[in-house]
Amino acid sequence: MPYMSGARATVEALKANGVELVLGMTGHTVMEVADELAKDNAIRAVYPRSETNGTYMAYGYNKIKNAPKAVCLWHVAGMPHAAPGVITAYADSVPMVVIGGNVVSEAVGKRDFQDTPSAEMYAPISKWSYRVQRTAEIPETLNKAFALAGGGRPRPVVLDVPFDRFVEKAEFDAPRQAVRAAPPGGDPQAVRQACELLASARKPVILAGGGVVTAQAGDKLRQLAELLCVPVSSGRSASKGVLAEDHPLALGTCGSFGWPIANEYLQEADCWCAIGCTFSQIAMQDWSVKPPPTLIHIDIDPGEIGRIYRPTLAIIGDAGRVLDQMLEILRPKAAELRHHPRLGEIKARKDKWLAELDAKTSTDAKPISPFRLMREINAVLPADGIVTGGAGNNGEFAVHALKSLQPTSFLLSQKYSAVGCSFPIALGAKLAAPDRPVVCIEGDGGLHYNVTELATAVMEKIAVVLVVVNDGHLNANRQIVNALFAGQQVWTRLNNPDWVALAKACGANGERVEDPAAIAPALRRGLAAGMPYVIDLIVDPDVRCPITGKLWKIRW
Ligand SMILES: Cc1ncc(C[n+]2csc(CCOP(=O)(O)OP(=O)(O)O)c2C)c(N)n1
Ligand SMILES: [Mg+2]
Repeated sequence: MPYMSGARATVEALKANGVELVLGMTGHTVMEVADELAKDNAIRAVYPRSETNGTYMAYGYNKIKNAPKAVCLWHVAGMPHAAPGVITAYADSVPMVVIGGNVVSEAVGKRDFQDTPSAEMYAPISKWSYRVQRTAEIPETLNKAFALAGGGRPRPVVLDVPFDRFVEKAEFDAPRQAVRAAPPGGDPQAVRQACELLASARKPVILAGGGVVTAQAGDKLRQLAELLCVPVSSGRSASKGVLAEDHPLALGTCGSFGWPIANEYLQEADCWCAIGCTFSQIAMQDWSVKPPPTLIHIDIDPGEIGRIYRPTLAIIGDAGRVLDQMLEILRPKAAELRHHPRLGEIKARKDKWLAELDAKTSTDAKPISPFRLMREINAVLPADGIVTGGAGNNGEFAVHALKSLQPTSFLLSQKYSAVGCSFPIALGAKLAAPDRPVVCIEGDGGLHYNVTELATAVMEKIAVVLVVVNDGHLNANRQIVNALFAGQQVWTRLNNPDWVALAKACGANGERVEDPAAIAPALRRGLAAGMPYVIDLIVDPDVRCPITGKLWKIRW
């Protein structure tokens, strides 16, 4: 990389770090980079209709790719608009690199035209937030950004670049990829102890979190569970399906909207082996769930140890590496460990629960019950299909009633849950995995935030099926308000447009569905459409959201 502009060096560094997609919004601070991107045409560039949606798209893309392969490039005035996507990625441990143009160096901090303290603003909600000081440091800074965003516990990194850094030319070193270390294993002594504790527990449960998905260790998790005959609960939704929910040892997801059987087992247990999990507030029912006498906590991030619950034994390490270590110790003892009587009891309780769930999802009621939607998606979508869910009732019905059979088959902003993220996350996921069918479940309130992205989806030919759960309300809030304030309604009613007509006006297609029997055929038509397809699903707003545990202790 000899003498070139900062913008050219930026594009070279993106290429050297394997970036596949740039989500960008033009503006005078990033035009140089956009121009360089267009010139060599090596990286796909997509223009979302807002930075908020574009940052969520990067979330969906990188979550599926399990690496920071999609990068955001926002003009300075768009940087504040990116905050919802960045904080969501931070909360959910999703890798992301955001590059923000800024005003020229001499105007930084002068509080004049569009001066934005991006580096400062993002410091508390990113793994690293840095204002580039010199043009010549651009490639190394980007290398560090990618190594940090994708390494260890993945999280977003924000680079704030005064635009003279892009324009200016400098002498650069040859492009170098970031140095990566192998993910760490756990302390062998502690791993041995963990195996002893888990194998000798009377009623153990494995609590598998998103860290197991990030480590791509679902299969190792299954082997450990089978070896010891220990049931597995996934945490709220980041790890939904990490052990196929139809596996005899799978208890489904736990938490305020989870399967009661998972909550019960966690409460009855004498030992939890928590792997790559953060004991999130909703998974632990506003932390009303008390940990058992023996708590083994395995996590790659030392900051997680003891943050919520004080463990009996802590192991710092990558979930996959530690699972390997445990399997190595336990496999030779397989003969004495197998055929545990626990399996019969788990099966009996799980069958009883699944029969209850089945009764709810098979309803023919009109207006349609959201439970029924989940059954139809299960019937139509293959195991590797991707479903995204929104904030509010629409997503929680999915957490509860959707059957997930593999990791990353269900994406929901599990820890931040801002309204309006589901559709752009689905678009990002589809861009990342064009061969996997993607169904987006979005609330009608959520769609009011992001419906503009139908134009992006049409322009970029992103064939996502968008199911609008049309209950006419911000229904999560309406149901809570009804319960708490004697029916008084503040800000919960929606005046929806004709979503199908709107889709068609944008160049997409779609249909309205009011009959439960029409859901599956509509989903099939949507998946075959080869273009964005909106299903306006008219549902009964009075079907209660499946709240299966405590939500906010202070209220209920
Ligand atoms: C940005 C943001 N504002 C407000 C909320 C509070 N909130 C949680 S769920 C919800 C309702 C969303 O309505 P809709 O998308 O129609 O979902 P529904 O509950 O009706 O399925 C609201 C406003 C939030 N989570 N995020
Ligand atoms: Mg709604």
